[in-house]
Amino acid sequence: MSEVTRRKLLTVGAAGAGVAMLPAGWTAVARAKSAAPPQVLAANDLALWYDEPAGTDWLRALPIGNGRLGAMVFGNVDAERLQLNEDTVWAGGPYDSANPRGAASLAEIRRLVFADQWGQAQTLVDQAMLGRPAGQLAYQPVGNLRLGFTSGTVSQYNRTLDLTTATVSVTYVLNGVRYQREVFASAPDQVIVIRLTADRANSITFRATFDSPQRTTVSSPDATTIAIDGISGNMEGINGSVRFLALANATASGGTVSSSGGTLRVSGATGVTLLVSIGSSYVDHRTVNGDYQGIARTRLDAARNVSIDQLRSRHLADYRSLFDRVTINLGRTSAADQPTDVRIAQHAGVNDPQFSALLFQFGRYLLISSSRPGTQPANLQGIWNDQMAPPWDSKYTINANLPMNYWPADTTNLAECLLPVFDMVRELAVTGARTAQVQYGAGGWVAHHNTDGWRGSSVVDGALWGMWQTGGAWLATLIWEHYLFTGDGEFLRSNYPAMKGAAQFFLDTLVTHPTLGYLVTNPSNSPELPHHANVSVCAGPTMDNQILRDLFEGCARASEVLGVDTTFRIQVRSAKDRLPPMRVGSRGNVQEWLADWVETEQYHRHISHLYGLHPSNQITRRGTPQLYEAARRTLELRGDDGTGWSLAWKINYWARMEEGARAHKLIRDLVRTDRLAPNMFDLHPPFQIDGNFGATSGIAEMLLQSHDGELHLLPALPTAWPTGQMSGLRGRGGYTVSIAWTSGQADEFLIRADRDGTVKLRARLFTGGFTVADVTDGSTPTTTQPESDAVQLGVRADHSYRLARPAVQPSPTLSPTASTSPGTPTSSATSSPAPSSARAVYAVTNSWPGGFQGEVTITAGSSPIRSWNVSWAFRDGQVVSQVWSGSYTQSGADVTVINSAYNGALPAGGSTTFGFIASASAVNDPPTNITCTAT
Ligand code: FUC
Repeated sequence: MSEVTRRKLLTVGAAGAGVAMLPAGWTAVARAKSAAPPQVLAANDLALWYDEPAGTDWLRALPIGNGRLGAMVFGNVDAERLQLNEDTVWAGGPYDSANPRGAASLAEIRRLVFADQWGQAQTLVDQAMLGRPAGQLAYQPVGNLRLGFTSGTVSQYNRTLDLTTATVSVTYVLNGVRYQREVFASAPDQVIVIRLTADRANSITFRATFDSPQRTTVSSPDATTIAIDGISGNMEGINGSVRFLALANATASGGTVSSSGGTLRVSGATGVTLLVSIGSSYVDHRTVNGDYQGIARTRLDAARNVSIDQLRSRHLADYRSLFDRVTINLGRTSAADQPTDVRIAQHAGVNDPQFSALLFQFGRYLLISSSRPGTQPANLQGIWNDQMAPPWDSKYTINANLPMNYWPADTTNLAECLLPVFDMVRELAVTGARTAQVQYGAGGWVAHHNTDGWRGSSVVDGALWGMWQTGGAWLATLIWEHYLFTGDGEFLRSNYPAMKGAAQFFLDTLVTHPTLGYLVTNPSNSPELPHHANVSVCAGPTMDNQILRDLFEGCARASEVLGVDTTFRIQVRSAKDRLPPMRVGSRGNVQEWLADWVETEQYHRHISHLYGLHPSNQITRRGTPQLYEAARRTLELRGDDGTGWSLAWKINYWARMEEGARAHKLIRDLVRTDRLAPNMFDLHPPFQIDGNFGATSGIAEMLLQSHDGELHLLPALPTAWPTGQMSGLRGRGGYTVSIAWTSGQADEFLIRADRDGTVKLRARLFTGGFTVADVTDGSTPTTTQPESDAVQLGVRADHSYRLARPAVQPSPTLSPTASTSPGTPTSSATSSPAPSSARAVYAVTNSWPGGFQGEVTITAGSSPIRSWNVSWAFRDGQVVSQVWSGSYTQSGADVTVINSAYNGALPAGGSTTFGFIASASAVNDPPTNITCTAT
C-alpha cells in the first residue's frame, strides 16, 4: 500500500478545526413521508432510524459490533454492503522504535529548555528522541461483504438501529413482497448474523461476494461458503503481517444455495441466515502467527449448529446484561418523531430533549460494541474504519482521545468494557520499559502521545506533538480510578505493577528546576499547543504536574490497600510534594505552563491544564475556590468552539462547573451537521469516536458526580430537561444511583451500596424537608447534615436507600439496579511439577459481575519442550467462553487448553501466556489441580 498521509492530516489537525477536511455540513430536510414507524416508538425511542438507504455514504451506514468484529450496514435495497472490521487488523507488524540516540542527548535537550532555547531543544528532540520509524501504524479494514439483489420499485422503506437490541433492521416492500433484513454482531457466538426474510415464499434471491482494499484472494471453500484471505498493509517500512480470513456462509429455507469461484448464490428462498466469521493471526503486540483460519472456521462451524432463534436470544441476553443497566428519560417532544438525520439537521431550532438521551445511550451502545473483555480497546474510530490510511491512522491518541473514550465506562455502569485498556497498559509497560531505558536511561516505563496495535511507545510525528511524557502516566491513573468504582482488590493487585512502573519512570527522570526548585518533566509539552511560535517543548507543563500528582497519590494509596512497598510509597509522596503547584495567571486563568505565557492560539482545541477540573479532581468548587474561578475564566477565554472531542470535553468541564445551562449549550453545539454525521458518529471532523464517548460522559456528569468524596446528585441539571428519570449510574465508592425529578427539582434518589460504609450525599433537595429509608429492610437510617445541602448516612452492602421529598410516591421506574461489584476475588494456583517439569501458573487478572478474565503462564523446565497442554477443574461452575492463544475444551468442570502451533515449542526456561474469559457466579475460587503436560 502507499505510505499513509499521516503527517499531512496531522498538520491539518494541528492547525485547529481541520479546515481542509471540513465538510460543508450535510443537509437533511423533513420529508412528508417521514413519520416514525410504530415499532420505533414502541422501542422507547432508543433507535436511530431513516427512511432512506445509506447509498454510498459511510457516514449514513449504521455500526454494529461485538467488541472484536465490526460492520457498517448500508441498508441499500439492491446493493447491500457490510463494511467489515476485525479489531486486530493493523498495518505492519511487531517493531521496536526506540531511538538509541535518545539518552545521550537528553542532558543537552534539558539544558536548552531550561535556557529558554525551546526552538533548538525541539530540533534536537526531532533528531534524537523521535522513534524509528517516526510514526506509528494504521488500523485497517478487512473488506466488504456485498449482497446483490434485483431492483424494482420500493415502498415503505425503513432502516433502524435499535439500541435496545443492538440490531440493524431494514424493511421495504418490493413487487408486493415485504422484505426484512436483521443484522447483529454476536459476542457469545463471535459471528455477524444477517437474517433475511420475506412474507411471500421463495422470493429471496441474491449473490454475495467479498472484496477488499487489502491484498486478498477470494474463494469458495465449500458449497455454501465464500472466503476472503488476506494480509494487512505495509507501512513505515514495516511489512504487513496480520493475516485474516473472513468466511460467509448461507443456510436457506425453501430455496437453493451454491458457492463457486468466490460467489455465493441464494435462489428462491423464503428465509436465509448468513453468518460472517473472521479470524486474525494477531495474538498480541509481539506475536502474529495465530491460527487465523482455524479461528474463522471454528467460530463459523460452531455458529452453524445454533438456530437463528438461539443466536438472537444469546445475543440479546448478552447485550442487554450491559445496556439495560442504565435507563434515562429526559422528556420527549414531537421533534423525536422525525428520522434521525432530520432531527440532527433541525436540532438548533427545536426543543428535542430526547435527542440528548439518544446521544447518551448511543455512546454506551458504541462502547459495548467496540470494547469487551479480551478485545482491543476502542481506537479513534472505535472498531469502524473503511480506509487503509484512515485519519490519524485510527490509532490510540493518548493525550486526549483514548482516555476520553473510556470516561463513560465506569460512570455509566459498563465497568468491564474498560478492561481492554488495562491489557493495553500492561503491554505498554513492556514496550515502554525499553523506550524508558534506551531514550531516557531510566527504569519503569513511558508512553508518549500515541500508541498503536504494536504498543509503540516512543516519541512520534514530530516533537511539537509527540514530545509529551505523560501518556503512560495518564493511562496508569485509570487503574486506581477504576478501583475507586469497583473496590476490586484482585484487579488492583494484578495491575499495580504497571502503575508502579509508570511512577518509577518519573522518580528516575524528573529534574529539579534550576530557579524554581520544583521537580519537573523536561522535555515535555502542554499537548499540541505552542507556547511561542512553533514551539511546544517546555519543562513542567501544568497538565504533567496534575497527572503526576494523580499517579503518585494513586500509587501510594494502592500500596496502602495492598500492604506493600512502604519505601516506594514514601518516595512517590515526597516527589508529589515537590511538583509545581497550580497557579492563577495574569488573566485570572489557570496557568498552562510554569511561566505565565499566553497561548499562541487563543481558541486551541486542547485545554489540557484543566485536566485538574475534569477528569481529575484537583480543581473543585468547594476544595479550591480560587482555582475553580480561574478554571471558569480559562474556559471563557478559550471559548466554546472546537473539534468534536473538544466540545465533548467542554460538556464535562461545564458539568463540573455545575453550570447545567452551559453544559447543555455545548451539547447543542455538538448536535450540528458539522459535528455529528447522519449516523450520529461524532465529527472532529473527520469522524472520531471520542466525541461520542465524551458526550455520554458529559451527560452522566450533569446528573451525577462523585469525584470529590461525595455523591453529588443533579449537580448540573439544565432547564431544558425539566422532568426526567435516570437509573443505574455509578459513583466512586461503589454506589449505583437512580434519580427522579420534576420541574427542575429532585423528587427522589435511590442509592444502592456495594459495601458497608458511610456515604455523603449533596443535593439541593436536602435544603428542605426530606425522608430517608432503607428500602431493603424497611429501617430508617440515621443521618447527619454536615452542610445545608449535604447529608451523611451509614450504608450496608447491597442495601438500597431512598431519599425523597415528603409525600413523593416511589417511582416505579427507579429500580435499584445491580451493582457492578465483582464476585469473590480469587487468588492464583500453580500446577504441580509435570513429568517434563514444565509448569503452569493460573491467575485472575480482571473480574466483573458474572465473569472474569484470567491468564495461565506455561514455563518450560530445564529442557526445551515441543508442545504442552494444561488442564484444571473449576470448583464453582465457571465456564470458559473464550481462549486466545490456544484452543480449548470444557466438559463439566474439566478444562483443557492445548497449545496451538505458534506457542507450543518453548526453549528451556522459556514461557508463554494465554488468556481466557469465563463466566462465574458469586464464588470464583481458583482451581487447585492445574496440571501441565509437555512433550
Ligand atoms: C490529537 C488532537 C487532534 C486529533 C488527534 C487524533 O492530536 O489534537 O485534534 O484528535 O489527536
